[in-house]
Parts: sequence; structure tokens; C-alpha cells
Amino acid sequence: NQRNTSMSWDRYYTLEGINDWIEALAEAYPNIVTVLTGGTTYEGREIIGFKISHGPGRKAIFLEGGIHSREWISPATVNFIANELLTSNYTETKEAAHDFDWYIFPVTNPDGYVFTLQNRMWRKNRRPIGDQFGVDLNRNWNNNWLAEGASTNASTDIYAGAGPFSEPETRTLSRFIESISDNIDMYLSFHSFSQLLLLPFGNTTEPLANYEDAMKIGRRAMGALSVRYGTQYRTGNIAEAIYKATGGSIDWVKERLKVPLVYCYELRDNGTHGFLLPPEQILDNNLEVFDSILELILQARRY
Ligand code: ING
Ligand code: ZN
Repeated sequence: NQRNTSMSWDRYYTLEGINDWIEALAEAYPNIVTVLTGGTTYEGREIIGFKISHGPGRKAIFLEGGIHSREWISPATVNFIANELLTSNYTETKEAAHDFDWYIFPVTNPDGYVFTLQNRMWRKNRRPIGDQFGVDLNRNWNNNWLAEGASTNASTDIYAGAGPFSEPETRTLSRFIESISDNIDMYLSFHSFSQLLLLPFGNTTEPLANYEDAMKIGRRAMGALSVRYGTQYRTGNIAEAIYKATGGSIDWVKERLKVPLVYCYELRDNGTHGFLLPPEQILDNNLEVFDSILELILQARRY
């Protein structure tokens, strides 16, 4: 009764499909893959992730996908990265898999992801608020909460919630991240769309923390991304590259946990299809992003 460890890159998967695949990986690679619970959702689902580890004493890389449910390319990208780490015969990829612990959470907003099968453009979680629904889980983290680009109005897509970490998804996931934070060298969050590599922070265009280093490394990675198909990504902090917005995960991870390298990908495309990126583009997106991940790892090793 072997479960299927292969995922195809020509379609999007349901939450159940992704979670079955994770279970299959844990069965197929019992010494390497461990299923994790990153927390719990409003509707009572588990935030399921997994760890890829070839032994103790390694620094970690954390991959956060699907915090916005309609951005379907995000979980698909995270799954592809994990699949490469487990199955590639390419030396550089094998070394990346062996030399780091990988914490991988493809769908950090499971309630929203399930709901997108009914309402494709749903972004937030599914908490009822009066006659409205949903808190933006990327406005709910406890750093400069509600300061910029966030709303107190539950009918908007950027409703920040009743307070910082008011939502079970962000509260429980942040606790999990905190519990392993001493080991995290790099944290990557995956959104779509706009072809950007964002770095903290979202409240100011000022070059804070290790901005110069993070920019240099980010630009190199986006250079690597462009080689395969010529796809162009711009690099910049959130406020300068996209818009001011606070309460996002990457600002909390950077400011509160002091993780050295923290980025947010805004994946394909530039607006032609937007959130509805055709399945025909999943593989090409994943391949070019993986090229940039290898460059980020190279840089993280030196940093
Ligand atoms: N963009 C992100 C958003 O949450 C962002 C941009 C990233 C803001 C990180 C704050 C922190 O609005 C999308 N497309 O969701
Ligand atoms: Zn998003």
C-alpha cells in the first residue's frame, strides 16, 4: 500500500492532495522526512508541514507558502523546492539538502486554501466577523501591527484582525517558528504576483538592518533566476518595491527573531493572468525560482 510520492507540475493540488503527498514522503524517506504540525486554523485544521533533515547540528532554512489562499502558485513552488531537495541527482542540490535542515510549510492558510475551490479569489483566513469573513494573515503578525497598509474593516482584504496574533494560524505558527528560531539562517515567504523579491521592512523605505547585504544577495539571486527564461524580478524592501504594509510575517521574523536573511517572493506573473497563473506555467516558474534558491543558499553559506 505504497502512497504516491510523485507530484506533477502541470496542475494545482488540493489541500488533501498536498497533505497526502507529505504523508507519502514521510513513509518513503523515514530517516529524512518528519511530518510537523505548525499549528491550528480557525476551522480546526492542522497547519501541516515537514522537516527535511540529514542529521543533527545543521542550520535551518524555513519555507512559508500559501498564507494567501488565492496565490496558488505559492504552495506549488514550495512543493517543487522540497521535491528537488529529496530527488535531485544534481550535486549542488544534494549538498543544499544535506547541509541544512529544511522546515517546509506549503499551506499556512489551509482554511482559505480549501475555500478557494468555492471562491477562487479568497485571500484571508475564514474567521467570521459579524456578517463578514476573514483576517489577512499577512497583516496579523506582531510587529508594527496596523501601522501601514492594513485595515480595521473586516470587509476589506487587508483586515489586520482584532489585535496582533489574534488569529490561531499566525499565533500558533509564530510560536513554532520561535521555537526553532536560533537555528534559522534564512526565511523565505512565497506570494504572488508581480515578480519581485521583497525584503523587510514594510513601514519605511529606510535601509534598515542588513539592507545593503540583503539587497546585494537578493539581486544576485534574481540574476540567477533570469538566466533560464529571461524572467525579470525586481529586488527591494516591501515599502519601496510594492507598497507600505505592516504586520507581515517577514518583518516579524526579521525584527523579533533576528533571522539573518529574510525574503518574500512575489512570483509570476506581471499581471497578465495575475493570481490565475495558468498551470502550463507552473513548471517554468518553479525551475527558475529553484535556480535562484541555489544562489541564495550559496550566499547564505558565506553570510
Ligand atoms: N503581497 C504582499 C501582501 O501581503 C507583502 C506584500 C509582503 C506585504 C510582505 C507585507 C509583507 O500584501 C501579496 N501579493 O500578497
Ligand atoms: Zn500574498
